Amino acid sequence: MRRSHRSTPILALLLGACATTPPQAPPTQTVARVSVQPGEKPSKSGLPPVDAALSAGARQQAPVRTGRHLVGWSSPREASAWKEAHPTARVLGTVTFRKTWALVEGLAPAAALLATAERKLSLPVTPRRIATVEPLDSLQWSFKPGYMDVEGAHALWRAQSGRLGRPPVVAVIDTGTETSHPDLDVLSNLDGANSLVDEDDILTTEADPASDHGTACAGLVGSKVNGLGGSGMAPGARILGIRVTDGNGSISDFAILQALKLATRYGQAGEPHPLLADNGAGPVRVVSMSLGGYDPAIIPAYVEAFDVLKDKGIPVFVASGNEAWTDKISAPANQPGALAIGCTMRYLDTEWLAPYSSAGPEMFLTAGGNMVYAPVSLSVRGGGAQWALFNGTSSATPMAAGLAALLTWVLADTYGDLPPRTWVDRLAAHMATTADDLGSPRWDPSYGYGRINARRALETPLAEALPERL
Ligand SMILES: [Ca+2]
Ligand SMILES: [Ca+2]
Repeated sequence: MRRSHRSTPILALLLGACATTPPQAPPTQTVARVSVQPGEKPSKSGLPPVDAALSAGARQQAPVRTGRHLVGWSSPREASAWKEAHPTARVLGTVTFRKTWALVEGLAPAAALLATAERKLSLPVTPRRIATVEPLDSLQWSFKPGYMDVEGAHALWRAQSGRLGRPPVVAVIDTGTETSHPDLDVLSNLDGANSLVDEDDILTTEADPASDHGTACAGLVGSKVNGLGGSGMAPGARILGIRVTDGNGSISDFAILQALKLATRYGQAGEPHPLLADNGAGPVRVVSMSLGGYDPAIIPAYVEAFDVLKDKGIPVFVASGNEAWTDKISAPANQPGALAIGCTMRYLDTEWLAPYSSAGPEMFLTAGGNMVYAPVSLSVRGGGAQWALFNGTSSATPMAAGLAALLTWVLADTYGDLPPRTWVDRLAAHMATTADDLGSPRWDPSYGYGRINARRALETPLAEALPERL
């Protein structure tokens, strides 16, 4: 994994991509190594306004630098007053989730101390081990019965294929997605990093340079059953790639928020965006984000963004992180409203939490993402290479998102009329209820509610509520 050499790496792609070495032996007491301190879990309600949170020093653990900052305004009047009070600040762009979040630069140093620090981070890593053998599903350990049983789920899916509607659309917020890979159905790539647009501006739909990381994530969601390579969790799911890396391969919170805004716009039911409608696609139904970094604070902009997506019936899956933390997970996976996904591995025919997979009180589920095959970008590689080994919570996250897409697809007939927020709650409850419990009994901070079980999820009536944690 290539890492940033910056002193404060806040956001990074959670790759661990494509290890060329065998997996490490798991710790002998994977669960016991986790300790959760009382009071560490952020409150899910009563969120303070961003300024109050910042003033209260909620971000003191992240070194503050001058540069670009994210600030929130509740009204045009507040925005005007803020601009008047900060005459040196220049607004680079805004994104609105109920309140307006502005990316600004040129804050006076004193004001900068109260603002969020700029977050830029590391570059994508390229997979190295190439596989041209097909079909690759036989090599996907976690697709087997006894693990996620994706094979069983696909058998059920195939049996119902005659009655299913159009494939679901999944937004993959990442490094961009290869549009010409034969195993993928990519509607487009959007630019989440550079399109600093106001809410009402026209969205950019220009294709952006794709990369292996985004392509691999997209592939684990929706690679087709086509006799080539392998299959994703929801074969044939349509991919809306939203690139959040800028020209330097860096990611900022603002870019991610912008990407979430785009996913919201493209998730509008009833009046689908022309890009989707013209391609016979429905609205975005699921969001997958294999990225994150350290930030223990509640970030209201993310909370709002996830909540607005929930209003559209769109669950957001976010990687827990590859830092091997035992008492905290990455941001924004740790934010209220995110569904945090960790990664399991197989070692000596036993399934364990991957040693790098961060654990903490916000964990939701895990997926068998260690050492699995995923498509890679032909344009990056110059052609020929189609699939490679992929690793990390980066690969686990699109597997969980892909299962959500498969459930959305298969269950649409029965549950399509549920109110959007109810759908998200019940889908999450269903994935948790049908998961295989691993580690200590019931929910635990390493595995969350367990490791997803695709077959059980498909053959079980939709759950009503999340299982009790304890
Ligand atoms: Ca395939
Ligand atoms: Ca457990």
